Amino acid sequence: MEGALIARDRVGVQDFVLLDSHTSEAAFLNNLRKRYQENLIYTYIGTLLVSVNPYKELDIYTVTQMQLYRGVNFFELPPHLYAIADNAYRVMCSEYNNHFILISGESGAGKTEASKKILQYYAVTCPTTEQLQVVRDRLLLSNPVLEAFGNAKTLRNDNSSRFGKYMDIQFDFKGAPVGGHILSYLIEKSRVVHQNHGERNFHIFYQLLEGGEKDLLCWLGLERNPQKYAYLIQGRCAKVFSINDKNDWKIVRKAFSIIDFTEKDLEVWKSKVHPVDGNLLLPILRAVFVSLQLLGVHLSILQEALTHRKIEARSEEVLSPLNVDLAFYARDAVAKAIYGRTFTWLVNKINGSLANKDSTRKTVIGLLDIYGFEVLDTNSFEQFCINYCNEKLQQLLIEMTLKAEQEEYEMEGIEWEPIPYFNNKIICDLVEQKHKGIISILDEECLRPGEATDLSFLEKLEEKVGDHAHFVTRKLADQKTRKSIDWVDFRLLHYAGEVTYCAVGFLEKNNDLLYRNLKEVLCNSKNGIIRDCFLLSELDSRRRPETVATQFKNSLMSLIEILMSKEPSYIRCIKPNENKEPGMFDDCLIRHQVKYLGLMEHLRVRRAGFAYRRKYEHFLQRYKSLCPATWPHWHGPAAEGVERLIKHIGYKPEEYKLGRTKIFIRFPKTLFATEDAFEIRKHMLGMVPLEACWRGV
Ligand code: AOV
Ligand code: MG
Repeated sequence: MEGALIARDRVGVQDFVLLDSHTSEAAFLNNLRKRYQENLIYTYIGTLLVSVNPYKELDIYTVTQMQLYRGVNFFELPPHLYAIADNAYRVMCSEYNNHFILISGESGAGKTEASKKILQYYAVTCPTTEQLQVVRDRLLLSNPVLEAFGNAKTLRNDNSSRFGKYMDIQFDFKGAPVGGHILSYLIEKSRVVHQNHGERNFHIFYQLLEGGEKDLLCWLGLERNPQKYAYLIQGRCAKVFSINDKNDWKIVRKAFSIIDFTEKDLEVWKSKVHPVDGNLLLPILRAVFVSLQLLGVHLSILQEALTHRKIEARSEEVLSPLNVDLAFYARDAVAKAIYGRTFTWLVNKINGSLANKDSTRKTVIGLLDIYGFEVLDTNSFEQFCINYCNEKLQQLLIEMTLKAEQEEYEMEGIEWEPIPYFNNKIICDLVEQKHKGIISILDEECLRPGEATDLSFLEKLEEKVGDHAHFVTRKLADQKTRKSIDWVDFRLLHYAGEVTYCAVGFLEKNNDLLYRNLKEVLCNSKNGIIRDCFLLSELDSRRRPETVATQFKNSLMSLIEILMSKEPSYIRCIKPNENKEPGMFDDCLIRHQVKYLGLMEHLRVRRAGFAYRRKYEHFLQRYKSLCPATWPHWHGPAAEGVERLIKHIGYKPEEYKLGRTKIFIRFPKTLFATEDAFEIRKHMLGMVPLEACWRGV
């Protein structure tokens, strides 16, 4: 017994609801730190998993570990991603319903790693047939492909997801993975033409240059040295210590063949890299030639499109020459458009290869891995969208956890005391409300071409949302906050902290327009993929396309709907330090995340009234040896057995409540006492040596 207590002290408790004394932030952090120092990166709050990025390889993701968690009750083993994955899977199989696992946390906290490990878990532990091996491989290999094209080195994370990803894994009635579907969200295509200092373009470019076969590079007219390409070296870090581009290229190539890509499809590389020496205003330079071949368009047409703009004046089309800046703008716009659309094409292609054509009913487990909350030195439209997305997910989590808790008490007939918490709906509304929200205001400004500017957008914001508690601009800064704020900036007080956005470029990025004559060129390309991406029908359409922010808002709304219809599981990832360093537990940084992730509230809600609850059957199964009436067998209803059991061990009426299907235990100490008694009893019975699997190690 002593051993168990000492172990508990050294490694903390594996479920925060079992923290002895009180639910203070200090106790919470203390427990997290203790465990982190012992390489125990996972801790539960009830059924929610908190994960702290170890920044080093741990020996906890082996096949043996996977097998250990397979089919085992949630709380019987130390906390792990696999327990979350297995629980969702088992419930799906037994109740035949759909699930999702939401993985959230800021940039670099470990979301993508978690989602990959869960996918691997299913790939290894689910039943499969030889026929289904292909599906399994495709599911797994979709990751390196999408990461190559959609991830990049940022200051926060060497492998930062620059797009949002929701992946459904489909299972048949036997629980075998039989297909999948991926939804992607807003890829950060501005990165194609611009990278901040210390950041890179998307991985694929460096992989291609470093690992690409000689013939392929020759065919593409590329040189191996990234320094030759302005688009690749703005961040001045083409080579990254933690990344092996050459090796990653090999993986991507292999993945391509398994995901059903043909050599013809590999034309996807074409046309993406713009060489430095290509001065677009001078014709017949190598760069233009190469682009021409790859894009499959005629020289004079492309040249004209990149240097002129077609303007319609009195039913006549007039060509007006572009100045240097505008020509560069046009070039960048083409590069971004091609990248953004080929990325979507790529996702569709992968979906084609993951599609299960059989029409029998399937259940799904959805994995959501989206870009995390981001605060940079300069935050632009992209950060605005990313952080808005994180607000939405936080909102979903708040609604679903509190709702679920309330429903559980209600269903079990237990009285419920609401707990105060910060509801970030107010910030979601500030961003997305029809007519009144920031996106609507931005869209309105985008409808006034020639008149509206980023500054007029700022003024409109001041006028319409200036008095909102979560909004600040320079004009309002003195009243609301002392921190200085630049005249082109506005600041939002997000659930995760303050972020100052620079309004410059908001209108242009939201409009995301491609000059019509450039679009014409692409729609008429001889390259099949480019043609697939730029449909001719687009040219005829007079309808104004939806703005980027509105499209994003709508896609998030439908994502939330998809998620709301499924059973949730949550993993909240925490970033332990800003230096990507193993073993370093930065108290201040972690306290901030614990706060904004709402973990304390979650814990309080979980403990409000009852720290612990368990199905009668499970409770009885574990502790039946403590009561002569239930040991070794109890043949009556489980609820009755539990009643006999707790009477025998002396639970006081205020310590517990009996619900319809579960026992609810109010204080952790009651449970500890029961657990300790169980340890002694086990020892006496010579069942197994003392072990602390249930709450320690
Ligand atoms: P993110 O997905 O949350 O950030 P990642 O999952 O890419 O973060 O994790 C960042 C880095 O942390 C990884 O590249 C690994 O080096 C390390 N890491 C994370 N989890 C683990 C783990 N369980 N074990 C070992 N190392 C780990 V972003 O995509 O930037 O929001 O947009
Ligand atoms: Mg990620």
